[in-house]
Amino acid sequence: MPTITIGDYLLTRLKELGIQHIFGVVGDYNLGFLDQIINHAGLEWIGTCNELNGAYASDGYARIKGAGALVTTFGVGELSAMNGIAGAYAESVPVVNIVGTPATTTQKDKMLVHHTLGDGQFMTFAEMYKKVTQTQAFLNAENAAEEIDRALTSCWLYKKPVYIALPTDISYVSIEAAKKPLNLNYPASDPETIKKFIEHAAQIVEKATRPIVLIDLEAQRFPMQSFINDFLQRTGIPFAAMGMGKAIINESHHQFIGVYNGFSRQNVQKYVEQSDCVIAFGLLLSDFNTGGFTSKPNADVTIEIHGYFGRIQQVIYKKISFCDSIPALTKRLAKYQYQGEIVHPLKQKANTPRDIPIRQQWFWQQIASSIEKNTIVIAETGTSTFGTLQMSLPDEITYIAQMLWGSIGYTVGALLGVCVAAAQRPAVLFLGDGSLQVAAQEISTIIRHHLTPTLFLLDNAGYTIERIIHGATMPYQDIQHWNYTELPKIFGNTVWCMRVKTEKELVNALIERNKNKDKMVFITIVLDKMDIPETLSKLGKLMAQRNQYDSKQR
Ligand SMILES: Cc1ncc(C[n+]2csc(CCOP(=O)(O)OP(=O)(O)O)c2C)c(N)n1
Ligand SMILES: [Mg+2]
Repeated sequence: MPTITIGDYLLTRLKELGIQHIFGVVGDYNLGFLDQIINHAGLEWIGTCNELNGAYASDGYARIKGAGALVTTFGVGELSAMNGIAGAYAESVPVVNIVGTPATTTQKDKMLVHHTLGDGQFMTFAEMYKKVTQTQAFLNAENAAEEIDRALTSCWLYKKPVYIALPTDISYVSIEAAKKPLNLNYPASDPETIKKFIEHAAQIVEKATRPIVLIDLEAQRFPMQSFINDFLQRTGIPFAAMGMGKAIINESHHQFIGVYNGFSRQNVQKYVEQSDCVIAFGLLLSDFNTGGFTSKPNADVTIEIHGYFGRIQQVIYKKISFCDSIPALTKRLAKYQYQGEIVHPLKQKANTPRDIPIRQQWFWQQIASSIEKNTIVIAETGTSTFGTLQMSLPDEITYIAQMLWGSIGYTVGALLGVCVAAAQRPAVLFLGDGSLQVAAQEISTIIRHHLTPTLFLLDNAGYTIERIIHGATMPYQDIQHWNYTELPKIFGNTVWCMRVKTEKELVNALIERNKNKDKMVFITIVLDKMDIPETLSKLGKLMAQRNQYDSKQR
């Protein structure tokens, strides 16, 4: 009977999820396991400056590779990571969160050891993680193989983070090696339910005169793209993308009409809201994703297809998998063909640059034309998210914005993760000065691994998006102005930095950037502190109303 250590068993299974890199921070409760990572063929350790950034990096990595992994130490490490893991939970990102815990004997004897609250309790932090992970596994010599398989399968199928506690004295215990690979097949659909669902859906589509397809977040998390492409091709129905579904299907597609939220171009908004049949893939009607609840697809005519369920006119069809439901609907509509007109979004063009200060409206239009095919575009919470939503993007883009969880600083860690996951793809990050100040250290790890993304830093003297919502000139919106152009250089030499104030300077910087493609590029854009992209002006007012700071609004 072939045997394997528990640590190596876990690592072998992680590789089955497509994981080749593991992020995290060292601690004495995980050192033994880290040795196993270093010695395990086909896996690389990527140490991060702190656990929060490590969690963000494993989230970014998972969005590209399909799964990610993080290793932290008990208590201090795992709690630092919690914001990042909660974000992965909210946004359905499969991250395996492995925590090195004190030895089983230490726990059994309730010893007063470091990184505890000094109360002899060892489950406190795992209890906290129950709310932000799909499942938790506590490994011991007897249950390790079964529990590892259960947790990793759950992570993969539900597209949510899972928690694995690995005591120090367990990593090197030998167990029987796995006889077969993990079963990662998506669950089979209930045949009766899927039949009813498809019939119900097809009847609505066939009667409709103005059908529209909406693409959203889950269409990326569950690999729906090729099924959706077949559906679009077969039916000819036009489609719009929600913010979190941006660029999942190429924006050059001849059936694409634009990004839909309440602030989108009038024709997109009208088309969706007057539609008599909305076929929505992976819909998530959250506040930012709907432009402050201004997107209002008509629920009475909406057919929702999610990972494992469908919904039509508020009837929920459980136990139907996307990989069955989308092809079945495509097949059922074999004779259907959309005949109506399709209004394409306007193509944005680069303008002739002038010798005047850069404004956001000009910036987003200009910069869109510099983005190459196949780029990973990341936008930080703040004005950057709303600016990027206005951009038309070329084909084969992965667009990442944490629009539901919205934790500032996320994108610096996520950038590390995506660059490690796909070093051969161009990566571009747009982030604000306030957000950079949360997570700037991780630029160091990007430089350390010779990764070559481009960062556009929006230097607008503080928290502009918050100024738009409330207290525009209040001191809490200001931040210390750093020397951003010099900052990355303290982490290493292989970075090219530039600061631009005018349109002409930016265009020149973009030309210069092309000569420095072997380095990380860091371009600081100086902007006015009250300048915002068009999409944001209406949203700020809506947010202020919803928060009801002002008693008169109640
Ligand atoms: C961890 C965390 N803390 C606080 C906030 C609240 N918040 C949302 S946006 C924002 C300001 C972002 O400022 P900046 O990155 O400079 O972007 P700008 O809007 O100026 O472009 C803050 C503080 C948050 N979303 N996440
Ligand atoms: Mg700012």
